[in-house]
Amino acid sequence: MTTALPEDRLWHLFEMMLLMRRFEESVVKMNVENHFTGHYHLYIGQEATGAAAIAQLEARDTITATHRNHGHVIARGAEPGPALAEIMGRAGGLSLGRGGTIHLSDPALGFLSTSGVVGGSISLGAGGAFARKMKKDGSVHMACFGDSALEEGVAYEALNISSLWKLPIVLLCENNSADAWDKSRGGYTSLVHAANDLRSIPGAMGIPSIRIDGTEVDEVHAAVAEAIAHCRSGKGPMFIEAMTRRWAGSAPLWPELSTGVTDLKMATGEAPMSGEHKAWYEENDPVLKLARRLLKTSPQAKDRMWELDRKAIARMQAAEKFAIDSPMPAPQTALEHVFA
Ligand SMILES: Cc1ncc(C[n+]2csc(CCOP(=O)(O)OP(=O)(O)O)c2C)c(N)n1
Ligand SMILES: [Mg+2]
Repeated sequence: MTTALPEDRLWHLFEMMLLMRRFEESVVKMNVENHFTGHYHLYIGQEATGAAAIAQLEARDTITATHRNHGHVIARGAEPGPALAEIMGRAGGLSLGRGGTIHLSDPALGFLSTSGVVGGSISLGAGGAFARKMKKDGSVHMACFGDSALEEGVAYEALNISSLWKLPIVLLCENNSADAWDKSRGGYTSLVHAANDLRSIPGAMGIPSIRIDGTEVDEVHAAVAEAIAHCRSGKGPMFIEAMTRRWAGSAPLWPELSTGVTDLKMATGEAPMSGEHKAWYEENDPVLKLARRLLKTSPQAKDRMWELDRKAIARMQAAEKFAIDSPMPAPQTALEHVFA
């Protein structure tokens, strides 16, 4: 049985999860309003994992992520304006508009890179963890990746070397394949693997692992705290499999805000949880789940929650304005910042 986190910690995580959610609602809005085109991936439904995991990293630690990276970058503390501008390909973006959604990162915050190549976060992460080990300061690297990363050959090499060299790497596998099989509604599973338990893969290489409910902040917090302590003490990698259900909006190949703009009144009971996504609102939306829990803590909780939401929405309004006002990179700068 996992110990419940203290209330102030829960509020802190809730504030971050809400910002992550409002951020992605803005991404969809910017896309629908044609401020940018192209494909992108939403982290909606997985916020509890990213928020509770990344909150435990220190400034000296580093992180890599995947194509589904918006939540991680925000959780690490990136400014929403430049992050949104980057997704929109604008010059004011974190990477001056050169990376876009797939390569969203913030190296100044130790967010080394994100890889659009499935499995890339594990191999880049092994490199990041090797650098941490060379520093000899107890710092760690966290590699966030999806379940299907374990189909990729590079994952096996990176897990092997991480184990052999006892690299301080927290391997955070976000398994969102549950409920992803409903092909009649355009769904698809991201994982096709001969192993019926993903934990057996790191297990075969001597890497300890734990499976948790990725929508429960206490479980994520406890597992990540254990993994970070394991890494900092020089014992090598640890693997966490955080289970979430695939959010309906990510089932079609092109993301849709199918569950609507998040209405916190669904947590207070002032708005009904009904329709096609009733079960998701009730059981799988980590933001509503934590909101319901916090509302029970005191009579003042509702006011506090609404204040946090106003703050998150205002921050995103400013971020939208920043991104829209930011120009596209000038064509004559195309060859600047080019490595080779
Ligand atoms: C090496 C490689 N093969 C295929 C793809 C195409 N692709 C993009 S996302 C994706 C599925 C990723 O699933 P998972 O890693 O579980 O992440 P999720 O999208 O489910 O969060 C695939 C196959 C790719 N980007 N890279
Ligand atoms: Mg997946």
